[in-house]
Amino acid sequence: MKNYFSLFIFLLILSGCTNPAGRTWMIPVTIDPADLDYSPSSMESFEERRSQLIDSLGNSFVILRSASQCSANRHEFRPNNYFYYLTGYADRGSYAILSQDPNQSYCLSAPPQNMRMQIYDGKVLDVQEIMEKYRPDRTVSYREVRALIDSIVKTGANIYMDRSDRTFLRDLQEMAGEEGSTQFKHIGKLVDELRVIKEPMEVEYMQKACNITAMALTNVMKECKAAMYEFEMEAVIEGTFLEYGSAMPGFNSIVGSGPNSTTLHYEPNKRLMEDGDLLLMDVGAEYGYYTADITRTIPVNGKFSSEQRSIYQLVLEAQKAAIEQMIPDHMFTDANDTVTAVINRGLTELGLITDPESDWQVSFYTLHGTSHFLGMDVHDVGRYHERELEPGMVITIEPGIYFREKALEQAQEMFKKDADSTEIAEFVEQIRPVYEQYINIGVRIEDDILVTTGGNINLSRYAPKEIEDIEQIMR
Ligand SMILES: [Mn+2]
Repeated sequence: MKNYFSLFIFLLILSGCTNPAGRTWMIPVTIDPADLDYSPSSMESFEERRSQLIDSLGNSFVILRSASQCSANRHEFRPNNYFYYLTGYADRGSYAILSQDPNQSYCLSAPPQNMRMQIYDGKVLDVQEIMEKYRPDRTVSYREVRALIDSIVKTGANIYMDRSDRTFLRDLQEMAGEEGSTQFKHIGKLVDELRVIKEPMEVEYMQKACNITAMALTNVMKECKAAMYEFEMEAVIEGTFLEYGSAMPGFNSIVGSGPNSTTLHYEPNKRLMEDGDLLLMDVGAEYGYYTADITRTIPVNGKFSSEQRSIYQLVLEAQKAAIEQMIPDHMFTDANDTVTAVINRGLTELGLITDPESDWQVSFYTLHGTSHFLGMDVHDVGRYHERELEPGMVITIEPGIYFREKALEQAQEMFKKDADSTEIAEFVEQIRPVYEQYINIGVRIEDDILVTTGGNINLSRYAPKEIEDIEQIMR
């Protein structure tokens, strides 16, 4: 009996999920306590990554530290991505050393055990606990690890480390001394290509990050109205993140209304929203150190104007066409080409492009590329260009069209390399009367796409993006 009941609930959830055009917006955002803390079952993945890395090491060493910057009370601690990717361990003040030395191919250091720190900051794992939980070949104390690193650096062997951690790099260079022959290479050379292809565990975290973000955006659709501030919407978004176990956003939330919707990386989020504005939100919850990156654009008063609607439909059409291209053997750049073609055609029909053959006229409106890898970093590591898509890649598709107030007067300066001044002047004069109807409309729609063997899965599918759905939720 109980089984049938859970099947019934499951089907109920499924129907809510697969038919988002219906009344219910059921977004699966349950908290799994195992995600929020150490889980022994995930240790195998980290072990597998280390063994792949160690195979390619030769005589070199890898030295990483868990903290990449001193946050001075301004932010919560978050481990260095390379350190975490290879260890699964997230305490402040720890070091990992990897090598082909059979006796200590994986050495982890315990964080400082000083009593005052433990009283202030809480207990950290000791050497014994680290051995049991994270299974290194050897664990050394914080005191010992400096001497160990020093001795490795002094051997003159090549060291792979995170070169973006400038403080640590300087530190190691000092240990090596002026005469030292040690080369400090970037760990990304060995690890980035592993990070590009996501394992099931990583996809699971990214799916949850996307679901939490979809919930946050849906909550804004319910709360948003004129005469509220952008930061109130930001509070709804980040409050929802926290509510579902996302400790922090994966990047600064962009919440821009009216003219701010046309500023790509607008972050102050402090304008009073007006009736008739669009609100563009480019946000992402981080979950298990993986981030979502979703953009939705909504009308502040709950109803798209006809100008807003025509631009929105065009961006949506371009976005859907690009997502269809995100399948194995297609090129990474196919998304951008598709978006450009669709937007070019649409804007020409609206009288906003005078020469469909010109490349610069489309970029006058689109301003940025369509895609990047997504993962532990919002602009995740990996090579993009001349690259075929493979199962396990997660890629954002984020076309946009922006009508900036100053764009017409800036056109000459912006495109002087692409066209001569008469051509630009003619374009500006011809489109001006139409352009003026669209000023302060900025629309971007962004989803996170997992490439699979048979095609792709839209990880951010629960965030509403059809006009009817958005208007219905905002009613
Ligand atoms: Mn993005």
